[in-house]
Amino acid sequence: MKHIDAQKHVTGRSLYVDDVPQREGTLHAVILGSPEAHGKLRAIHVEQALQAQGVVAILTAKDIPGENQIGGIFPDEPLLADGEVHYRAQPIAIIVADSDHHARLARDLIKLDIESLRPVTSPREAYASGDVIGRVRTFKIGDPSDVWEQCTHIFSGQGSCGGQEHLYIETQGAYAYPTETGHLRILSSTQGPTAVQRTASRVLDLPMHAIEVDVLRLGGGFGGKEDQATPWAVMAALAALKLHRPVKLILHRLDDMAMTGKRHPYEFDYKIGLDPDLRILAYEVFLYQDAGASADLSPAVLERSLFHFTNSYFVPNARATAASCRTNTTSHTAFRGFGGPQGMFAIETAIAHAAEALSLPAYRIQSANLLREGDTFPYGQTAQDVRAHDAWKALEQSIEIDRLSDQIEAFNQSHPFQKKGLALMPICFGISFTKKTLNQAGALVHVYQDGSVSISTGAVEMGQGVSTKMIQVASHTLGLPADRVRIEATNTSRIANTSPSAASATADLNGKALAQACERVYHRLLGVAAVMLGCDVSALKLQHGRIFRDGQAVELSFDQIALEAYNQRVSLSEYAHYATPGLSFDTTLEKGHPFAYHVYGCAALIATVDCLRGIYTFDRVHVIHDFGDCMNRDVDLGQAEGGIVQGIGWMTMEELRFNEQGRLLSNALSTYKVPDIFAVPEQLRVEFLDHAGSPYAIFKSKAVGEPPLMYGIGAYFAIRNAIRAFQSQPFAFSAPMTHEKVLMALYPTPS
Ligand code: LUZ
Ligand code: MOS
Repeated sequence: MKHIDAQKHVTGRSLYVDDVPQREGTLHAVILGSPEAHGKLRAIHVEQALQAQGVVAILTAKDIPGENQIGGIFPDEPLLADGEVHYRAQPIAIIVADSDHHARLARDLIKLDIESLRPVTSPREAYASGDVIGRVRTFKIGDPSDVWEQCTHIFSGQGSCGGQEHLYIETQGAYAYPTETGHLRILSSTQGPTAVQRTASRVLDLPMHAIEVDVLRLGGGFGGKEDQATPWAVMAALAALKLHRPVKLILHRLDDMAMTGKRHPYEFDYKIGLDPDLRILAYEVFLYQDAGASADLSPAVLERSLFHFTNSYFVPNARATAASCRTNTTSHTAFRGFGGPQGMFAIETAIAHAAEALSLPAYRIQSANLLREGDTFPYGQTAQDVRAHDAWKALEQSIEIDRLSDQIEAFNQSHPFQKKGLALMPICFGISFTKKTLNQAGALVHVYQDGSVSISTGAVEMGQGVSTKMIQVASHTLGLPADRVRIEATNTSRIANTSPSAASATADLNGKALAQACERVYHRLLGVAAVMLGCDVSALKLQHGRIFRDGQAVELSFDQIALEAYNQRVSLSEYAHYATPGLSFDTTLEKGHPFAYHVYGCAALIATVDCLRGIYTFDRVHVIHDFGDCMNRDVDLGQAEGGIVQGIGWMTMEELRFNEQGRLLSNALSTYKVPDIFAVPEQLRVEFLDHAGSPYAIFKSKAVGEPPLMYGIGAYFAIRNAIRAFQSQPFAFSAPMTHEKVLMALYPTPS
């Protein structure tokens, strides 16, 4: 089945929040952000701005009827700054006017009285001064301290990986309007409709049922709208409630880039010990997460870094300690992979360090340590249905690794100023929200009298194709053609208490609930048909909208059965709820069974570096990926390819930079480079590692949203290997590997 939005997307007919026809009297809101990264907010002078053309109101913290608090995990984040500012561009005031243009002009007329304080922008500095969010946590298996003496080779060092701008094509935005009862309806571009509803309820002092959140689709999310779509929706709602008018708030790109959090930058200290056979006997890492100004989802992201700190390797003695460090930058947040990529980059760095020091390819170490069936993860779960070796072997064969290495070697010998580098990147990613509560979903099915069907779930369509998969689930379960099933917008009044569409688990959780609801309706309809045909239910089956009796088509359609069920007063609707079974985690012991299953795979990446200019291209990326028993190859391939390119971007050209005053320097698309079509590897091949899949995955088709991003980590090491073919002096393990950094590494200044 094709992505149901494909045609609408490419012909420009898909609707986003800003495209919804405006209601009469709609006002426009613009946000004033702090010009300082850290300071005391003494006064806000709005008098002049209030006189400006078209301005209706200017709202600040004192206009909030409920709690001025939007923190999800910790209550440490005001909606609007009150008394202090903690990062540059932190929202201070909402300017509401008759047009976006007028609101923006008025914004410049507001005068702020801020006493500057020194900002902290280094996570290590924040850690040293004890500015840590939540607990410093340690995950551990065996004890590295006991075995360092047994290691033949020991290497240690430091590394870092940068943040990443989400760059969803649709910027953050919402449209809120009051209803006749004084309640609110909010159209929001959010991955978490319930988060918007719950936070609006808290800030506006209204019960949750007074707030309806509706989400048609998102023009991309990537984690950036899991938590951070909420403030804009709540600000629009606050203005709508105060002014009794519809209020639209759409961030311009530059405001979005300045105000919203990004992927967390990390720094780390590592130590790795190997035996003569290249087995990793011990690995230790300390992760410093740059959380930005408030907690947001940082503690959960930190936890996932710990869950993935040994990637797809079995290490008998491993210890990871991680701290979420508070700095004066935007509050960093969920981003595809959710801390996993940073944890994996650290161990890949340690392995690369060992390989470089021992003058052997890193893939020898990688392949000697891959997870096997029955191995234990540092968090206590037993690895089951492990695909690490299958994927690795399939890839080695597919790329003919020995021949390929020889070819690269020969190329490098004969090209003094062009060098190629190869890196392999295995992945292992746990599927489930690490917060157990979130692993639940609901679905609602209505069959109408004419046999057409409407489905609703908590899943948010953000381009990833989940709506397409939901229609597949309903049409398959009900035995109907897909065009008889319509999927509704995600809405908190239809489906309540939704988890955000995140953690790669959306199709699994919502699909399982939906399949259950459809099965119940299906069985009731078969019961009606059995009476109509005077036979036993067990002889009947619905397929493609027709009924089959003992495998033979009968002159009775789904539509006729639906009408008959209605006439007989049999319910044609169902709601079902699904909760992933078997999950547990003890945060005291840091042990348990947090994931329903794992996704595996392996990538080979080949880069060519131009050693005069420092620029590089990717010749080839070849991936063997564990899709399970894939239910939609087009959709899943789209996710894999997009994820890989996004991962390569993070590791290579996307350089997020704040200066020491906490000012975002990479604040526009002229200074923050993302992969375009020319940066995509010339050959990008994704092969399916076909197998039975997981019973916890929808139709055994494994989760695909996040795992492929981590193949991109190999891009850093492929370029690094090419540089090392030109010059062999060690250089810092610091991602992203921008062209500038490559040039510096190619020509190190003599020490
Ligand atoms: N979001 C979340 C996530 O709230 N919990 C998670 O475990 C998670 N994992 C990946 C991506 N988003
Ligand atoms: Mo996410 S990083 O919103 O799955």
